[in-house]
Amino acid sequence: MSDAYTPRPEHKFSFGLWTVANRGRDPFGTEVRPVLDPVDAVALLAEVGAWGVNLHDNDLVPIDATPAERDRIVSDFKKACERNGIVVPMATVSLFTDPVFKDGAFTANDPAVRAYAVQKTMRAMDLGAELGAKIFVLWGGREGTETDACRRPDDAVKRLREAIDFLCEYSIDKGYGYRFALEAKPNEPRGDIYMATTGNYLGLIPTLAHPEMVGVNPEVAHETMAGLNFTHAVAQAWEAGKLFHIDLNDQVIGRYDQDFRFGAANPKNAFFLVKFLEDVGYDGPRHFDAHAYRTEDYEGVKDFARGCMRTYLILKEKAARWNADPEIQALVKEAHEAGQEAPSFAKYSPAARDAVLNAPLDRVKLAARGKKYERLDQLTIEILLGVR
Ligand code: GLT
Ligand code: MN
Ligand code: MN
Repeated sequence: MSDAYTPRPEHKFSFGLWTVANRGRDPFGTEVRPVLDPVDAVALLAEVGAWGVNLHDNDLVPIDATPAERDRIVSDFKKACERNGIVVPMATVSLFTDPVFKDGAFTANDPAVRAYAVQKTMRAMDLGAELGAKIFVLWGGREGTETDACRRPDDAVKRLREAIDFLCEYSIDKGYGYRFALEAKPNEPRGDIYMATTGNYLGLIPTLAHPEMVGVNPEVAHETMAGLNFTHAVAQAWEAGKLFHIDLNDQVIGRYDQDFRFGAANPKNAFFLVKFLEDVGYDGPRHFDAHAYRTEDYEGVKDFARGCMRTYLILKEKAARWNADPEIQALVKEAHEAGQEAPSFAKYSPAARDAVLNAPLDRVKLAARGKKYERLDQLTIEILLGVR
C-alpha cells in the first residue's frame, strides 16, 4: 500500500552498503548477523524502497582482491544495481580499517603511508566513477591522535590540504566530475580527530587549491557527539554553498557513536533538520548513515531502513503543516516585526551611518517585549505529537 510516507526515487533516499550490511559487531561483542553480500544488500534496498546505495571501496572489493576478482565483483554489483533500479550517487574510501592507517592516512607521519592513502583513494575514485558516483566523501576517522607528542597539529592540516588538492587534480585529470564532501567527527576511533566539526572543514575549504570542488558531509551523530546543534552546522554549510551531501542518523549527546535510526533519539531536532532541508530546497541525496540495533536480524534491518525513510517523510509532512499553520505563522511574523522605528544598516553610507548613530532606540522598552517562543514551541510540540 502506498501513502504519503512511501519512499519514492525523487526523495533521493540512500544507504551505505556498510549500513544495511552492518553485522552488529561492537567493541565488546562479535557479529550477530551473517555476511550480507553486496548484491543481496542492493536487493534489500530495492525491497524497502530506497533510491541509492553508497559504498567504500572495500565494502565491495576486498582489499586483497586480484584485478580479475575485482572486475567480476564490480560487474556483478553493477548488474544488481541495474536489475533493482538502484543508483550509486556517492562513493568513498576506507582510510581507517586496515592496520596501515593506525597512525592516520593523509596525516600519517610516514610519507609512504600518506602516499598509499592517496593511491588507495585514487583507485576508489576510479571505482566510484565506474559505478556512476558524482560525490566523493572523505571521512578522516584516523586523522587524529591519542597523544599530541606524535606531530605538530598544524602539520596535519598541511598534509590534509596537500592530499585533497592532489585528489581534486586527479578528478579533473580523469574527467570524473567529482564533488568532494568532507565529513567531520570529534573523536572515535581516534582519541581526538583533527577536523572535529563541520565548521573546521568550512574553515579549511577556502584554503584549498580548488575550493569550488569541495564541500561538506555533515552527520547528525558526529555534531551531536560534540554537543552541538546539527541543524545550525547544516545551515552554515548550506548558506556557504557547501552542503554537498548529508549523513542522517541519530545520537544522544555524550554517548559513544550510536548511529541510530533517523529520528530515533531526538525527533524534535530531526524535525527542525528536515524542515530546514525542505524549506531551503536541498536537492542532494538524503543518505542514512546508521545501522540497525544489534538485537535485529535482517528482517529487523529492513524495519530499520524503512523506519529511517518513513520518519523523514512524516517529519516532512509535519514541516509543511507547521508552515501552513496560521497561528504559528502569525507568531513567527510577530517575532520578526520591529519593536520601534529601526534604521537599516544593510549597506554602509554616510546617511546610513548617521541614521544608525542618531536613531532614538530605547533599549529598556525593547528588552521588555516578550517573544512568545513558549507558545510557538508548544504549538510545534503539538504538531509533532499529532494533536494539531
Ligand atoms: C563510518 C563512519 C561514517 C562515515 C563513513 C564514510 S564510514 O561508518 O562512521 O560516519 O560516514 O567513510
Ligand atoms: Mn557518516
Ligand atoms: Mn557515525
